[in-house]
Amino acid sequence: MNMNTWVENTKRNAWILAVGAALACPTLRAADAELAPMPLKLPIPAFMGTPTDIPLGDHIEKLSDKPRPPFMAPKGITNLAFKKKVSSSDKSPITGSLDLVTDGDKESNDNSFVELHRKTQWVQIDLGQEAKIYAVVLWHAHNTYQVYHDVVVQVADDPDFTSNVKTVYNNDYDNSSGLGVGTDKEYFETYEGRLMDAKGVEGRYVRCYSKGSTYSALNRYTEIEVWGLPAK
Ligand SMILES: [Ca+2]
Ligand SMILES: [Ca+2]
Repeated sequence: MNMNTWVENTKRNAWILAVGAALACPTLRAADAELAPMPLKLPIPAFMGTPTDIPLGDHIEKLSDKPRPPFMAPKGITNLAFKKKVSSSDKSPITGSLDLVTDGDKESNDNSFVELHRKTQWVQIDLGQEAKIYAVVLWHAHNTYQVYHDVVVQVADDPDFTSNVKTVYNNDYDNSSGLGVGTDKEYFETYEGRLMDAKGVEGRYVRCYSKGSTYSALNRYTEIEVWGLPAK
């Protein structure tokens, strides 16, 4: 092959690659187009500003002064947890009832949360079907500045969490709840709730653990949303 032929071949190969890339591109764009901002509705903020009396340790994420960016997720996903059955490690909550966790009210009112006893407690939602889960949004209580401890969110196929258990979030950095050391950050409760990227994990049951907060040893749950699609 002389030099000119080699140059021609190289040019032709480059052209073939360019055409190939152009043909592949619409496929990529189609995949992107199926994503849309998740239509999350936020409650009214109970307070604004920066807390002064909670020391920021290495484990606590700094409170952002900007709104959370929209979460991009597959078009058509819904809150599968809405009005679904809730169970708990605490059989007799101090105030409120477990149905408050999925009733759609996420305001910061005193009658909007269920309050569970001290130590590690959990609430669990039965989605009623296997689902592909893209986000869990969790509001403990956002009426005052506080950071909840040992926030662990798991998904499983069975209500006893023995089958196909997957951890979506774990900020129990010192393993004080015994579910394993978590590497996620502790965070301030706000009206935005905590949005956890579940990355399309599949399961029917969602369990959220906590072990009190910087404000109280008790465990409050205002609302949990589980955004996804039926798995089948
Ligand atoms: Ca609620
Ligand atoms: Ca801990």
